[in-house]
Amino acid sequence: MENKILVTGYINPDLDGFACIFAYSYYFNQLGMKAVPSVSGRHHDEADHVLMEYGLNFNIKEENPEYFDEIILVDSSDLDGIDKRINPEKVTEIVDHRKINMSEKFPNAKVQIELVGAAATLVAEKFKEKGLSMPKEIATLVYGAIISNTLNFQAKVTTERDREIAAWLNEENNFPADFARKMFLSKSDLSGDRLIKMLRSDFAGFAGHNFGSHKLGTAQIEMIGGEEMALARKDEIVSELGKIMSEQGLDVVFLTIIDLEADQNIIVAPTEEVEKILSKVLDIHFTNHVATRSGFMMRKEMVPLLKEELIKS
Ligand SMILES: [Mn+2]
Repeated sequence: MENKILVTGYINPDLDGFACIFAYSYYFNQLGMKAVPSVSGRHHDEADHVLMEYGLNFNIKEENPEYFDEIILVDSSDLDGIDKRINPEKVTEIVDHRKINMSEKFPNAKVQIELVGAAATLVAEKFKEKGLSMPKEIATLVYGAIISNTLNFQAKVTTERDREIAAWLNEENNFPADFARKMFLSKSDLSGDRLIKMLRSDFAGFAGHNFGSHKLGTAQIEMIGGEEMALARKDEIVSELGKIMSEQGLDVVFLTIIDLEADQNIIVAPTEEVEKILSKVLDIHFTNHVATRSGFMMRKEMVPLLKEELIKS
């Protein structure tokens, strides 16, 4: 009997993982191999936005990896975060774009890790190389994944390869000019308890690391209209950050919002001590817990700067 290949990624995949799962399994099927897409857990809201906005239909199912002899991991390369039923020895291929990875834990895998903006770029390049065309439904997911992961080509992680693939897909499909804006707007509705949920779901604590005598943790939100939101809901944010600080035993905690249209960061700090540290490192000025800084700065760029300062103090 013919072997079936399972194509999957992290549990609760973001749009990039989601796009890779469907694109890469379609690719193998086109080449005459039997590949089955599997989405573990609940994909991110952003994927739902693209599905609904563009009327896309995918059979979204979670398969049991124990029934497959060959497993391909996309947008993932780590034992943490994938289905615990995946036997690492069965993983035959990994396609990912993370510098920090665990690919050595998969002894039989052909590993492709390249630091492009989106893993979906790596998968789409395979279609281009083989001269395979991508159906519009899949192209829309892949295009969305690239826009999302590169913040519409503005994030530092963006490479020429991401731009080229997006342009190639756009040539064939003529995506609407407001594709990115609509996607970002869909992330910007933080009304009611959505704000706190978002802040908590994306919180990255570094309690396992010692930055001098300090313990750091940050939340990052990408949205449109960040400054208005931060000013209107500052008290809630400050109190939630305070709660997280004591829950996780951290002392330097803040929220950074990347405003995708105003081209600035908005930073909310819960205590005067945190304000002092951030003012110094990021050269910003706080008024009532809130500061702005022009230009984009991702959390992964801020953390090393903070670390450097904190180990001195
Ligand atoms: Mn990714």
